[in-house]
Amino acid sequence: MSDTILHGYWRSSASYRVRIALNVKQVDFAQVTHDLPAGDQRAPAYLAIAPHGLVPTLEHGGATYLESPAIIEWIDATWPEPPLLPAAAGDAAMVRAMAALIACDVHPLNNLRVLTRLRSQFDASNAQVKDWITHWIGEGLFALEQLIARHGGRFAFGDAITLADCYLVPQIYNAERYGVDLANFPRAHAAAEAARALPAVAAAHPEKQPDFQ
Ligand SMILES: N[C@@H](CCC(=O)N[C@@H](CS)C(=O)NCC(=O)O)C(=O)O
Repeated sequence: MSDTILHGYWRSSASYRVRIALNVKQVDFAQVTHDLPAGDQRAPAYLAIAPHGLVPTLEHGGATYLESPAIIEWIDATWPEPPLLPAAAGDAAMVRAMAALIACDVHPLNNLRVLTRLRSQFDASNAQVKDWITHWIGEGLFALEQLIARHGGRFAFGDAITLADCYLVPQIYNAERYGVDLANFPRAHAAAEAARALPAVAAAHPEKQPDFQ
């Protein structure tokens, strides 16, 4: 087995981010998959390496890395080419801001455990949960659209793929999954399409993963 092991799930957007980063860097990795709807992420064997009970986790050379933002920055530092952050500090801050807008302001609100809690504590219906999900995706994409208008090029930031695209592509996948009208976010959609056209990014697609059902 490869020295680099990604614990993930085909539909997990945080895992999808890491798969994109690994593929862009052409890192050979193996996958251990955990069925999230079945609750495998809370199995004692997995909690022993990932106490937060979430995917992704990356194992490499005897070390374990948690949290996709930390994992992706570690990947970028370990395999520098091609860089996922621009050289200028101000540009890198904007790329990180785009990523954080998705990772901190949208994704946690729509995570499986949050949606499960909406149903169990507040008796939310499927329609209400879908409304919740699409609301937060819409808020995030609205803000991102303005940032891409200012800083985007072929991709979310400029003309080279960056860390921002690692986050944008899975978020657009989720938007499509829940029927968000991407005509309202043409720049974000176009940037994601440009990234998805790259073979390395295409190979990270959920439906290309070994546990895709
Ligand atoms: N901040 C974490 C979030 C990880 C996360 O929320 N993972 C989701 C899948 S995308 C998960 O494992 N959900 C399982 C659950 O909610 O029980 C990261 O970026 O790695």
